[in-house]
Amino acid sequence: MIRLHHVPGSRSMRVLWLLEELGLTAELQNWSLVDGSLRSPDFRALSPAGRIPALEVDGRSIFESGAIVQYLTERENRLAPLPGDPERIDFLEWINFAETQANIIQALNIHHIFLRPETARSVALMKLDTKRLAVTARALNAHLEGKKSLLSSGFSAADCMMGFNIEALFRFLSEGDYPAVVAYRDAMMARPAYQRALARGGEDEIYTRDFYELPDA
Ligand SMILES: N[C@@H](CCC(=O)N[C@@H](CS)C(=O)NCC(=O)O)C(=O)O
Repeated sequence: MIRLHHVPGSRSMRVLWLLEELGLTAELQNWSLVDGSLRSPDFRALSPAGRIPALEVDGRSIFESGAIVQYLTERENRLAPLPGDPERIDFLEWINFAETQANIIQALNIHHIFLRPETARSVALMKLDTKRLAVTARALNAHLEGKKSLLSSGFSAADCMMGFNIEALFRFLSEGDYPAVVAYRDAMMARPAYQRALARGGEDEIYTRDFYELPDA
């Protein structure tokens, strides 16, 4: 039995998408980011920092999406270059890059969506994080020019690590500035496994707007 602890629209999409790509069947247990349940002892026994995702598999619980993605590819011996393969370093770089970018998205989510009252927000920090996100998007765009996937050898689990980022990036950045990322996002989202994951995982619970403008200072 494999059980994924999940919030629709969150980083658990990375794992849900990879499970679909690997043809692994998992039970889903849904949680909420806002009702305090992620701080409960039951959930903290699965993920000590109280973060989504956690995956119950092979008699234990694994936390951290990057660790889960890496573990599943090694367990199945698919969708990742093995140690010793010249692309192994690229694979490790991109799965960790995805998390660097996701952390900035998360900071912007907190400012734009979760932090209330609005007067508690720092517009200076929102501007800074938008610029920091743009740096990562420019790097990603440059890397993806002329490519269909992060690794030159083709689709891999590193692409699944982008599974939360590609839906969230353009809530804060203009699509027109990053054409290679937009083409990549559209191609990834058109994959049958991505669509199955989306259908199973449920509607995004984080965003209520297509785009979040920076407030005036
Ligand atoms: N590095 C962790 C980050 C996990 C994370 O922050 N997940 C978010 C959802 S996308 C979460 O659980 N947020 C709840 C909180 O910050 O309290 C991972 O990749 O699994």
